[in-house]
Amino acid sequence: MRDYKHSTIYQIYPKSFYDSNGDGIGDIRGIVEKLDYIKSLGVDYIWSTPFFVSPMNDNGYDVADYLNINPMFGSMKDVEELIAEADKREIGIMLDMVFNHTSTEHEWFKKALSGDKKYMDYYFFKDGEADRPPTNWQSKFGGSAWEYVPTLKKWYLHLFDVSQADLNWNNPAVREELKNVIRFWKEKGIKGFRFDVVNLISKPEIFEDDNAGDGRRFYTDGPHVHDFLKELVADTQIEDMVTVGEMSSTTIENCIRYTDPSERELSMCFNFHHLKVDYKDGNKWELQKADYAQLHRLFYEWQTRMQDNNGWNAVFWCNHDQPRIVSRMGDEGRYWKESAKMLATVIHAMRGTPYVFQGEELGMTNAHFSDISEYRDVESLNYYKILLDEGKSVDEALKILSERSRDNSRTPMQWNGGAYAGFSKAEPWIGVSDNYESINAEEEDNDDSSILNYYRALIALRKEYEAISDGKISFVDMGNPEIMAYRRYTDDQEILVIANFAGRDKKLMEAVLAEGYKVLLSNYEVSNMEKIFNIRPYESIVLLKTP
Ligand code: TEU
Ligand code: CA
Repeated sequence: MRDYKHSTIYQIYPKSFYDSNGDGIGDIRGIVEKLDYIKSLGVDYIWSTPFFVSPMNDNGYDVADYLNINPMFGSMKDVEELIAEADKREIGIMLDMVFNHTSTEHEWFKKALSGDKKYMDYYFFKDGEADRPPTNWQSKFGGSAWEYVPTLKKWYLHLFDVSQADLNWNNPAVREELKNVIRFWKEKGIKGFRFDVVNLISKPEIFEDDNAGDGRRFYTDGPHVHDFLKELVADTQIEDMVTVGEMSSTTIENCIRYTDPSERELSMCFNFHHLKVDYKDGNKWELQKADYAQLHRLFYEWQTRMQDNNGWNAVFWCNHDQPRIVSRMGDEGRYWKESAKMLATVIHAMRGTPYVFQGEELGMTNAHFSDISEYRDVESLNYYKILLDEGKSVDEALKILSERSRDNSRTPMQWNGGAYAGFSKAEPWIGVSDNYESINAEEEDNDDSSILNYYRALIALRKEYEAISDGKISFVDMGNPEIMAYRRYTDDQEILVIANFAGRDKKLMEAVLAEGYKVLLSNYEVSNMEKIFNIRPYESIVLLKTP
C-alpha cells in the first residue's frame, strides 16, 4: 500500500546533482553514488525529473522517447541499478511523466508532420492562414501558443515551448500509448509517478479567443481531466502507488477531487498559489515583496479545506522551476541559517507530504548571475528578450531574472568546498553559485547546528509523531500576518508550531502557551520558552504539549 502520509520525498534534478564521469553534466550513476547521502536525510522516495531521450530544449520536459534513456544521463542499465540500489536502502524511485506534450522530435510528431493522419490526430492541428493563429492563446514561455507548419497549412498547439507539442487526450489511441509507458516503468520496479502539468491535459471541444486572459481558463482543470485521470490510474493499476500531479493555476475544489481517495485519481497535488505572493498582479516578471498576509491566508485555506474534504497536499517551497526559498522569503545574510530552518519548519510540520529539492537542505541560495550569457533556461532567455522589447533596460531585465529565473534552482549541487563545488571534475554545464565554499554538504554534515542536520531532525519528527504525519491542523493567531502558527493534533497528542517570517522581533497575540509545552525543535541555540510571547527574527519552534 502507498504510505504517502508518513513519507518525505526528495527531488533530484539529475543534470545538476552529481556528475560521475567528468563531462560536466550530472547523470544517473551520480545519483547511485550519492544514495547513502540521500538515505542519511531519512527520506522515503526520490522523484527524479526526466532523463528520457530528449533534445533538451526544456531540459528533458521535451520527451522524444518515453521508454529510453538520454545517453547524456546514462543507460537503461544505470536506471535498473538505481532502482535496485535505492530499493536496498528502502527508497522508492518516482519518475516524472510528461504527458501533456511530447517533443516535436518524438516519432509520433514526426509522422504527424509528414502528413500521417493517424498521428496528426495525436496532437492539435488546426487549419488556418499563415498570418492568423487559430486563437490568441499565449505560451507559458512567452509568445503565441500556436506554430504554423507551411507544408500542412496547419497550426499546432504548444502551451510551452514551440518544440513541446500538446497531445490530444481526446484520442483514445493517445491515452493507450501513455498507459503503456506507465506499464513499462512499473514493470521495471518504479514505485511512484509525478505527472507534469497534468491538469492541462483536457482541452475544450471548441477553441476560441480568450478576451480576458492568455487562454488558460479554457484548458486548466479542463472538461474531461478527472475522467482521463481515473481511466489512466485504473487501467495501469497505479492506485496503490505514490502519485503526485503538478497542477498549474488550479483550484482547491479540483485538488480535492484529484486527491480524495474515493475518487481514485492521485495521492496528492502540487499547487503554486503560495509561490505567487511575490508576483505583482500575478505577473511573474514584475517584482514585488512577498505579501505575508496573503501567504498566511493561502496556507490556511489550502490546509483546512483539503483537510475538511478528504484531500491531501504535497507541501513544498522549492523545485527546479522556483527560485531558492531562502533568497526569496528568508535572508541570505545575517539570518541565513535561522531563516532557512524556519521556512523548513513551516512546511515539514504541515498536513501533507513534504518535498525537499536538492540543495534546499543545505540552504542553497539563488545563483547570483549577472550576465545573460550565464543563463541556460529557455523560459529565461525568451523572457529576457520580451522584457527588453517591453522597454526594460538591460539592468532591469537582469535584476528580474536574478530573482525569477528557473536557473536559480538549477546551479550544481554544492557537495564540498573544492573545484566546482565537488559536483564535477570538469566545468559544469551551468555556473556554480558563488557561495559554495561556505554552503556545502561536507561542511554541514560535520556541524551539529547546520541546516542539513536540522532537515534530518525535521524529517525524523514526522516519523516519530503521528500528530505531524496524520493529525489534524488548526491555525492560531491568524491576525498576525508575519507569524505562522498552527497546532497539529490527534486524540492523544498535540504539537504547536510557531514561525516568524519577519527579520525582527514579533509578539505572539494569542495566549496560546498557557499550558505546558516541551521544545522538540528550535532554530535558535538557546530556546525561548520563558519569553515565548516575544518571537525573535525568523525564529521557529516546534513544541509538544505535555500532560
Ligand atoms: O512546469 C509547469 C509550469 O507551468 C511552471 O512551473 C512553469 O515553469 C512556470 O509557470 C513558468 O513561469 C512543468 C515543469 O516542472 C517544467 O520544468 C516544464 O518546463 C514544464 O512543466 C513543461 O513541461
Ligand atoms: Ca556526466
